Amino acid sequence: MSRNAESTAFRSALEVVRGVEPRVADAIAAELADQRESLKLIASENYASPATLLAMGNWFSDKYAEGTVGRRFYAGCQNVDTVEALAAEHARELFGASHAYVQPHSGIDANLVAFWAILADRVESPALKKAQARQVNDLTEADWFALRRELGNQRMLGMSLDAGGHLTHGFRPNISGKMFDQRSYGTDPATGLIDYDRVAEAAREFKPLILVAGYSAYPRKVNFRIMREIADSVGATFMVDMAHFAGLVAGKVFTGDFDPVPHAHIVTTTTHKSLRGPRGGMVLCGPELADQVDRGCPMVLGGPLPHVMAAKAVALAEARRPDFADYAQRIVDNAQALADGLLRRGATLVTGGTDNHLVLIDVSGYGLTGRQAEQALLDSGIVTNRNSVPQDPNGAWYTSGIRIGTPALTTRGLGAAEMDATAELIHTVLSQTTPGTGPDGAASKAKYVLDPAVAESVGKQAADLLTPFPLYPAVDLG
Ligand code: DSN
Repeated sequence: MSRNAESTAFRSALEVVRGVEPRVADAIAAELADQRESLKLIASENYASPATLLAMGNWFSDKYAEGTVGRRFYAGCQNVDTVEALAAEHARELFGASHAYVQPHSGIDANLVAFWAILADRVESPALKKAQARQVNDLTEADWFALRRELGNQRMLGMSLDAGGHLTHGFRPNISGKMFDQRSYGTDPATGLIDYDRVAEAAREFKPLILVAGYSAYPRKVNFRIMREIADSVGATFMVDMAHFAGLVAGKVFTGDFDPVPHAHIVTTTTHKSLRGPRGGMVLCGPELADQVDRGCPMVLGGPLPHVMAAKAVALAEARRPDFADYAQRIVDNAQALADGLLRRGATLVTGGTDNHLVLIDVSGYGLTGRQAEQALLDSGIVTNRNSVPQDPNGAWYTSGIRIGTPALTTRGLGAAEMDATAELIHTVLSQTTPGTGPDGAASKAKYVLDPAVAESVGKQAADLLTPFPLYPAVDLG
């Protein structure tokens, strides 16, 4: 697409929206301006390409398409079949998977589909077998009761939240924590790294039905070959949630033992993080789980979003291009440059560095909580999010960590020199922020003191850092 075409497309779209509800058009334009101006270090965010964004804004949104390609509950799905099949084909080729299900609307939806597929495959229940064989009329009330009892309470072993695991891996604020009897494995308190012997020990003791690997705040690679061996040793199904690092797998930065696809029974992901696609989810698996996975809608998902599947097909096609591998490598190079810059200035990092796309700063080294640090950085034009650190004394709300990631800034083109400058800005803010007090004079975990002149100066330097790397350079909204 020519640069002119991109500008014309977005301008025309906004003009049409403005004709109906100008405040929405204004908010869309304001969002672009905000994203252009902020130093975005949220590890789970990125910037999708204009082609990906434009593939979503059309009449595919109007179509219902429950079911799967060629087997729909609605008529007239031939064009939806085309984009869904294309997205699945690109996903299979990109990740070397035998089956791809591209309907999930998000990461949690992808995980629910995977949980369903595993339960349906593994739970020994005559009632479930009848239900699966669509002999539901043969089931008595007692059968249904037994089925519900047997599907619930199954065991799941996943990474603990404060070690970097994800809510959907069996934690109480999520439905997975209510459905499953969950236990978690943490990290070695001395190194911050996964201790595979401890995981194996927990698996032997707990005998989970599902062993989950994957994280949203662990700054290191995971050895999936070892995790699979652990799963096999206790007869567990091995599931990997690669939502955060799918782009690094797609770009062949994570290969061999660190590529989950050849090792896991089932892999879930989002498509919008390091993979740089539209917001959404996806499941990859082998033939043994494919049939159950394909029942995702209507089993656990609402109607598929064909416009988003079209955008997934576009983004996955982009990720198959050779330059995506270069992008993925630069994400990691930038994260390491950022980590090195912070360490040289005296910051404490969980695990002492990174080998993926994210860095976790333990801001207790600056005398701050995560909440104070997050807000002080935001005041200075740096967008991050607070996160627990292992054995966090401040809990999940205030936290002691700041999670930063490089997928978005790498998309803009920033490199190692800018990462070092970013480390300097972060260190300046954190070292000049002090904890504040509440109205009663008592120490507060939320209040902080930062000289507004420092925040302003850092904000200006952050904006200057971004100037040579315009976001969506071809898009001029006038
Ligand atoms: N919300 C995503 C993240 O920030 O990591 C994960 O669900």
